[in-house]
Amino acid sequence: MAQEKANHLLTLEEFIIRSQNRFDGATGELSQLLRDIGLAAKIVSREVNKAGITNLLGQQGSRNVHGESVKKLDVFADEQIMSALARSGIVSLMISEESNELIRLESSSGKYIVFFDPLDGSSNIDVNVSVGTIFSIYMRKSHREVRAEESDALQPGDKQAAAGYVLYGSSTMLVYTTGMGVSSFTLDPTIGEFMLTDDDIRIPDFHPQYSINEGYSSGWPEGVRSYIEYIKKVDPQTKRPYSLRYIGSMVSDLHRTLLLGGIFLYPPNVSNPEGKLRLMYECNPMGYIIEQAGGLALDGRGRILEIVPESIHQTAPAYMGSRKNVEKLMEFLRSEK
Ligand code: AHM
Ligand code: MG
Repeated sequence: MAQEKANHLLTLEEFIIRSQNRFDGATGELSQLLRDIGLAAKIVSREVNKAGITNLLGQQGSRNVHGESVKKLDVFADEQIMSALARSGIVSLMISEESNELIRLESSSGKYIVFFDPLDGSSNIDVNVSVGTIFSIYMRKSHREVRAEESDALQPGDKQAAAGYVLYGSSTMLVYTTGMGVSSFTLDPTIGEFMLTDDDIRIPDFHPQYSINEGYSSGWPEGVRSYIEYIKKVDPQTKRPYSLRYIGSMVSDLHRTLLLGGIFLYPPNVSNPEGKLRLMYECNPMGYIIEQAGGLALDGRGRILEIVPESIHQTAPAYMGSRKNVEKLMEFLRSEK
């Protein structure tokens, strides 16, 4: 679909249908699922945008002036995504950051399993900073006639059928991949449609920018510490020092990294010896997108997408971004004593 954006406007729905039509034998189920997630994203976007007003109208747990009970936005987003997935009728298991246990749907014969973080970075909401929704879709391993189990869900990221995120920023964007490049859409609030913005995002090979929570440096692995020291030293030939950008909202930090290049790091630290970010609904989907755009997504040992998961909420260290930036980091990690 070469440079559709140059010629005419395409909605998310049209784009998904066109992409599906390129495959003989496609059943349309994955397309339907992506469209259902897109619809839930629009509803969450509407609520995120009026978060300040909602606060004026009542506190969490209370009733607002309309007599409606006021919910925390992450609970609201969780409910919206869950009902979109349940409505689709093709999902057997859902795993949300908000629930300890996996959630089995009535359509337990559905062929898809979906992991999601309904509102990542939600502590940023109160200060009007961008947050996001992340999703990761797998085809179940077992036959559709048997009950889907946790073992169906525990697949390495390489097996994702699709993954994406929605960024609720100065505009709302939906970015996704089904393994054939990365496409992005911007919500036009006047018509309520996600419009195609880019049908083949490529991450630059290098950019002198990094993104990490420096406050935790005392607990970092030695290799990370010496890499960060290196990128701060002045050397115009290698574009050092790099500039630092850290929002503290993974979707925003990685969206910027995807478009401009650079490196995003969430290493192990004293309080999180295996990193803080969740493998199944933060690292894998974001890593899949970064790789599909031509970048690297590593955990310090190898590709994040090759990690064989042991539990649905496990964490992993994350080093993602432009190929040359991440390769440079790896030189430091390999020489770590
Ligand atoms: P959350 O799922 O509880 O919102 O936590 C995940 C968020 C990411 O969006 C972000 O990259 C990270 O936590 C920031 O963590 P920290 O405050 O430790 O830098
Ligand atoms: Mg999260």
